[in-house]
Amino acid sequence: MSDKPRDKIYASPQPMIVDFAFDEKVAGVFPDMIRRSVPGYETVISLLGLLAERYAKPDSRIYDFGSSLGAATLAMRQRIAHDSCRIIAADNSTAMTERCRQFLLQDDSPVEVDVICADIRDIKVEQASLVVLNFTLQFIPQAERQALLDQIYAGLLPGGALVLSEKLAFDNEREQQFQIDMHLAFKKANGYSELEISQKRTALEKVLVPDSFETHCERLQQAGFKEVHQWFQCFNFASLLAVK
Ligand code: GEK
Repeated sequence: MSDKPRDKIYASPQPMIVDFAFDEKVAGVFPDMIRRSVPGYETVISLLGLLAERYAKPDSRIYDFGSSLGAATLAMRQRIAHDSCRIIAADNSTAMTERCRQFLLQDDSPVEVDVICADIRDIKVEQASLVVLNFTLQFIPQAERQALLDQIYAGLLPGGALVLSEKLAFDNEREQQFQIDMHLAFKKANGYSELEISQKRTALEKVLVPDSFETHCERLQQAGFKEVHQWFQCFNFASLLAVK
């Protein structure tokens, strides 16, 4: 059993389902919510530490875009060997960034972290050896995704990497149905009721818009990335590594 506050946001019937937002209520239960909703989330977080160990270069910056409570930042910070690195953890939810700062105070790794409350589309990426978009691009309007990737590419050092973790959509109807069914089974096995699942699905409908693996690869290539590898997948959630 986890000691984290349990997500019951959609447990009772809601007269009107409003679009999902990363507000106080969500930030308060976020570790439980994401662990029970995103298959493989905890594995991805801990393996991000290993990717950071490999890609973080001395005197460079590491960006954690859509950092929420800082889980990816913490995993990376604990494994980066160079004190001269700086992590920029950015999220446009004040509820998230305020809590993130508190969590980071409990960690004494020497790598400095700037927690910024801002829209990641407005942040200039500079001197970056690693940029992480861990389940964040899916919340950016589709028409603006290419521009964000272009500007990340421009700010990466040669040999620098982008980790892009996303919920995927599948063009093949049978595969799409299989992955959706398994994701549903995952949420049920983690204690979410049919009502919670369906109310949350409605709330997320216009907010989280997944793309296919092929679309992600095309965008990354268009941005200029020479090498793109898929390093993780668990049902309809995957993570790609793109190297400049
Ligand atoms: C983790 N990476 O724990 N600018 C800044 N932040 C944004 C924007 C934006 N335009 N849009 C959404 N966000 C985290 C998990 S959660 C994924 C990422 C999820 C932020 C939003 O406020 C939220 O904190 C985060 O992106 C997405 O590894 O909840 O499925």
